[in-house]
Amino acid sequence: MSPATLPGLPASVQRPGYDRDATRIGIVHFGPGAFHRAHQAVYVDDLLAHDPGWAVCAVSLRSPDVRDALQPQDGLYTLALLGERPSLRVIGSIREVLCAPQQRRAVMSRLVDPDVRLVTLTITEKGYCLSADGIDAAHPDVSRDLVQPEQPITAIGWLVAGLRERRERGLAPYTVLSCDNLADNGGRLRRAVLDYARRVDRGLAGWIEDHVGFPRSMVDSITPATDDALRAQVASALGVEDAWPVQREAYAQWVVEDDFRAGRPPFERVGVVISSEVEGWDRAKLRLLNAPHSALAYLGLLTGMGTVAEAMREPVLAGFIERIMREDILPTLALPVGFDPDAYIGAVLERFRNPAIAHLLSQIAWDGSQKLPVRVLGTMADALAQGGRIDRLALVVAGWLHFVVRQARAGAELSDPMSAQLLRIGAAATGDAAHDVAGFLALESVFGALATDARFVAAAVEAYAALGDGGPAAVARALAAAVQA
Ligand code: CS2
Repeated sequence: MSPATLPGLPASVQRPGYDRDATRIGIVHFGPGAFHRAHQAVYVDDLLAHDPGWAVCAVSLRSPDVRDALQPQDGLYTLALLGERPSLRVIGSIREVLCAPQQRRAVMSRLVDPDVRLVTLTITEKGYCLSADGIDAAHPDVSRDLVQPEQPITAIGWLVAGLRERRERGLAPYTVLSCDNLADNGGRLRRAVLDYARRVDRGLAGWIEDHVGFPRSMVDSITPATDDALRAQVASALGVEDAWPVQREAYAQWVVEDDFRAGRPPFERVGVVISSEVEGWDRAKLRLLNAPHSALAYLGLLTGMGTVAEAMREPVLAGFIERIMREDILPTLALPVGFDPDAYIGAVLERFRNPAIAHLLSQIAWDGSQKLPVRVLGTMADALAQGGRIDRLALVVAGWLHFVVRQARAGAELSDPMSAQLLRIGAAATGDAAHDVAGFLALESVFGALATDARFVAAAVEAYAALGDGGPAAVARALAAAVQA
């Protein structure tokens, strides 16, 4: 894949519909993983046909892999849209790819480039190093950045270093847009940036507070990780090798709050919804899509399923998630205007059933310690406050705990920033529900105040016991009972 091979691609393959050489970099993006390349970069690819000033400089914070794959292709890569009629499209919006630890100066030059007016992030929940209401200053990477703020390694360290340099040079700041699955992503990032900046330079923190916009956003598109099957399919369809194609479902949604003080790309022209109710959208999506996704992941893996579509073919799993969506989660939500809950839930179930997508449950199971609080535990806290039921949601939490215990017993890996602690607690499990659950509830950053709520503790212990030994038969039995209850 390269600019030179573009003209020879089959006619059915969509290509950049603008002159790439006439584009200018206007966005720096941290975290160019598959999600960014399948979602935001695609919207920007559409945008460049309207305004050439918003091409992307993609920056990896750790690994050089994306740069090494895409740089020889001049940033071009293939997006496979999976659906009834699958299609391929070459995306051209990424004009530069950098690896921050190896190219510090180049990253900083972009951050202070006056043409760059927007910095976006998809660094996953754990990349923010958040505490309950600011930054986790005890995180080893953050404490390192606080000692050497001009040589940052964290995303927040880079954001603040760039803003500091802009302020010193008398330049206007950039807008900072989080595109991760966090409740109130813009608000949380803003608090974390201010918290960090205050520790570095109080004057700078005040300047950020007064001048920098941190719009909230809700991002949505199911994006299974790239696998060899995709690489082979793309190579045979295009007749050229692509070092790193990405894939996603045809559906995508992006809702963004209008807080772009440095100028907003004309996003509304390419299907991005500009809304003052992002928090409502965001919460609805995290709770009605991501929570059932995590439920399928843990309970599905325990019952021997491999992919989301496979799990959805099990009536007990599909019935369980529909039940929790309609009866346990929906009542906790303040829905944004125009949000039709029936249509939304129906569409999510349909998307999960999509047979064209092999979305591995093991991929969704990653980072449970970061995902469960935003996806499930907040709903449970709200349900408790409203006097609602939490017994079925407790099965999702218990599913995660059994999954961790299973990995620990098998000596298997756990992809989670808290894996060492989790596996230690999992290995100490005895099978006694009260004992095992108590071990996990001691994880303050995950369970917070819920750990001391007697109703939550009782529901978690009961659910953990209901899942028995965590084996397929016991889990299926517990789910069947929950669907009937
Ligand atoms: C998934 C999400 O991996 C996961 O945890 O729940 O990546 C999900 O596919 C996206 O948020 C959908 O927009």
